[in-house]
Amino acid sequence: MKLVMSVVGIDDASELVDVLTARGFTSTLISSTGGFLKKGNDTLLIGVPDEQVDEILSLINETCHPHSDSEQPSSQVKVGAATVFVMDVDQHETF
Ligand code: 2BA
Repeated sequence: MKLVMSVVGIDDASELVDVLTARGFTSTLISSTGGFLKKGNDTLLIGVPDEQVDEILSLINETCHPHSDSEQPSSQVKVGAATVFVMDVDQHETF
């Protein structure tokens, strides 16, 4: 099993959760803040069998979009569509 942790823009997070849910995936949405811009973003935690990681990555890639830090037009920072970490899960329990 893997844990996919994906930092995404607030504007994309809700749609991504809906897309994942429609495909039968369970996710947890956590409000987060980028360390560089100190702006809000969202982090999704998605626990999945190893063989479904590629499908998750495709859904993230299709749903999320890059954007700019619009409050600083003179020095716009490009923010990617999603920053994704895929981690091994030793054990998963639901009580
Ligand atoms: P932030 O840390 O607020 O970073 C927003 C954007 O600012 C980044 O977009 C990048 O384009 C730029 N940036 C970040 N650190 C920088 C630096 N030291 N110097 C110059 N420019 C810098 P993304 O790379 O697409 O990252 C979007 C968000 O994903 C980040 O928001 C952060 O919340 C998360 N993230 C990205 N890389 C990460 C990592 N290695 N570990 C943990 N979180 C990460």
